[in-house]
Amino acid sequence: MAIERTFSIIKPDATKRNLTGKIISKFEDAGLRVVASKRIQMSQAQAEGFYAVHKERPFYGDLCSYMVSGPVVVQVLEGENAIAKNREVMGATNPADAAAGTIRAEFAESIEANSVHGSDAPETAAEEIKFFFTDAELVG
Ligand code: IDP
Ligand code: MG
Repeated sequence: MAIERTFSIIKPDATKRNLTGKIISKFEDAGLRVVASKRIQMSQAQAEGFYAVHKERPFYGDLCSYMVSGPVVVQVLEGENAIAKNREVMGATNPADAAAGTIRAEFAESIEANSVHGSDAPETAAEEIKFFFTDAELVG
C-alpha cells in the first residue's frame, strides 16, 4: 500500500470545545502522521473557494458562515492509504450515521458542525493541500 497524503480540517465546533488534541490523537492512533499543521481564522473568500464544489447545495451559505465562525486547524496527514484511513477515522458525514469510536460519532454536534473535514480522493487531496499550504510548509 502506498504512502499517501491527505488534507484535514479540525472545524470550528471542535476548536471551540478544545477538542484539537483529542482529535489529533485519533489520527495518530490510526497510524496517520501530522506532517503540516496551522491554526487559522478562515476568511469568507477562503471558505467559499474551498467549498465551491458544493455551491449549488442548499446548505452552502450556512456551511461557509459556519466555517468562518471560529478558528480551524488545517493539516496534512500522511500514512499508508491515508485518504481512506482518514475518512474511516472521521466517520459518516451525519454523526447519527457514524460508526462507534469515530471522531464524528464521539464529537460532532450536527450534520453541519461535524468536527472534521477530510479529502475524498487523491485529486481533491492534492488540490486541498495546495489551497492552504506551500511545499515548504510540508515538513514530514
Ligand atoms: P464530508 O465532509 O463527509 O465529505 P460533504 O458531503 O463533502 O461531506 O459535505 C461537506 C460538508 O458540508 C460536511 O462535512 C458538513 O459540514 C456540510 N454538510 C453536508 N451535508 C449537509 C447537510 O445536509 N446539511 C448541512 N450541512 C451539510
Ligand atoms: Mg466532502
